Amino acid sequence: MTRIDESIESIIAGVIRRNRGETEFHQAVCEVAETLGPVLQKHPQYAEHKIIERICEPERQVIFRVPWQDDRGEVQINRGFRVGFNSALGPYKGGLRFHPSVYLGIIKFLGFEQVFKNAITGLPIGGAKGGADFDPKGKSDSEIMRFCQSFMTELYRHIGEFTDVPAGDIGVGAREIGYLFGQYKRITNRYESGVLTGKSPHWGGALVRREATGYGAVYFVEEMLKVRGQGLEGKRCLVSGSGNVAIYAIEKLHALGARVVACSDSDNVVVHPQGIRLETLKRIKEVERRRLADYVVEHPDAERLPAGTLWKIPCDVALPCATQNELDEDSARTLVANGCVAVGEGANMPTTPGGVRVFMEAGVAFGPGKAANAGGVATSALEMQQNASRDTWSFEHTERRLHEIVRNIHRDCYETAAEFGSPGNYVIGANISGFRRVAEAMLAFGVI
Ligand code: NDP
Ligand code: 2IT
Repeated sequence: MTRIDESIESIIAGVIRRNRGETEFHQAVCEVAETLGPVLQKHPQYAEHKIIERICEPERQVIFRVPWQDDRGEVQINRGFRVGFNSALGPYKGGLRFHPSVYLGIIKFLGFEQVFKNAITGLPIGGAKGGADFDPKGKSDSEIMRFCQSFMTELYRHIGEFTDVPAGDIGVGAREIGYLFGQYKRITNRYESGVLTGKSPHWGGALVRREATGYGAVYFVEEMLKVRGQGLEGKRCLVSGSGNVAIYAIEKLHALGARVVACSDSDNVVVHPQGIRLETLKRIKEVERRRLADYVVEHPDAERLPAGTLWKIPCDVALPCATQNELDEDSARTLVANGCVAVGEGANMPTTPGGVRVFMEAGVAFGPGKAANAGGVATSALEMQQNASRDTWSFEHTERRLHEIVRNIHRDCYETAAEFGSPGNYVIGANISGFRRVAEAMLAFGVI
């Protein structure tokens, strides 16, 4: 073990000690820190100024009570979070997640990932994440509204167009952003469009933001395949999840001539060998807010399988677009054995470290979330740009910008991996490229 390896090991041990029980955060830090040896070797000033240690400590963490009343008048209490992780490159930026599994460790892992992801977009945004342990499932529209209003009644004092700009994530889409924005506007007496992104295009939201994460993940996979002289035409694909990211990944895959044969939610897998019907999926999930199981009622030629079976279905390309650690080592082995050639992470950290190892060893083109799903936050930054200039761009123009940004991210990760002796390794490319950009800004600012 070299002296640099030892010092990275000791940084990781320190993070584990200082953040007890936050296993997802430990995992995210290990995954990045373990790839930074070569960059410390090349730039000893980063170690001298303790850049990694500083990056691993969030700049600020807010935890707050979110009291609200359900439709029966009963008082409910949830816990709200906002972690401003790093603002070296711009205002804090990152989504809000409403899911019962949310606790500080999840928000910190997501905020940490966001720092590097946002850096590699090349746009001026720092990293953050927030959310609540609130379960939107089965809640009425008025309950969602009251929850969002209560959540914003505390959050408003911590955010702002130049401070911290939240957006959506699991359980938070345009409806929730609407309620959150309405309450922010009311409390602050300001029409501050740029304080939230993912807004409806009717009142300041960017066209393409809804589609951007899924489209971007597919563009990233397309770039990885191009390097190998292949394309998406005719490829059989699996997409996990059936939410915002999954739906628009499926839409773009179909537009590029691939066929998505299965998708999922936390209860079921739906297999449709002719290809998932997007009109049905969108209506069930986006309009009627029903469960995926209802899809097979409308398409008797589709089959419903139990949760956890998705990655056993043979495919050429896999896009995990649901949640963290949903694709483990065994699933990765099965995918490889079935001939899968490319994996693009639409979700954040969906592949376990063992799963990533299997893909790397098998030579699968593997696009880590930081790079592959960065199209979403990049388009949020384009929304901020439009808000700041009080302008609106067309769908075509915005999508062209998104496509160009994703191509640049791919090239940057590819070239950085090669520069550091690991050609084709997008994990190393994304981590080092994101880290270097943040590190340079932090060095310039002194010890802050
Ligand atoms: P949505 O809430 O729209 O959809 C989430 C989907 O994932 C649902 O199908 C949901 O199923 C499934 N899912 C969520 N949690 C679990 C779980 N614990 N086990 C199994 N399935 C689960 O969220 P998004 O599509 O916005 O987000 C999906 C992923 O993409 C997340 O990892 C998010 O962090 C990441 N991401 C999102 C971006 C965005 O712009 N929205 C940008 C970049 C990354 P069910 O309904 O049964 O819970
Ligand atoms: O994980 C992510 O990048 C997001 N949920 C989107 C963040 C954003 O600010 O658009």
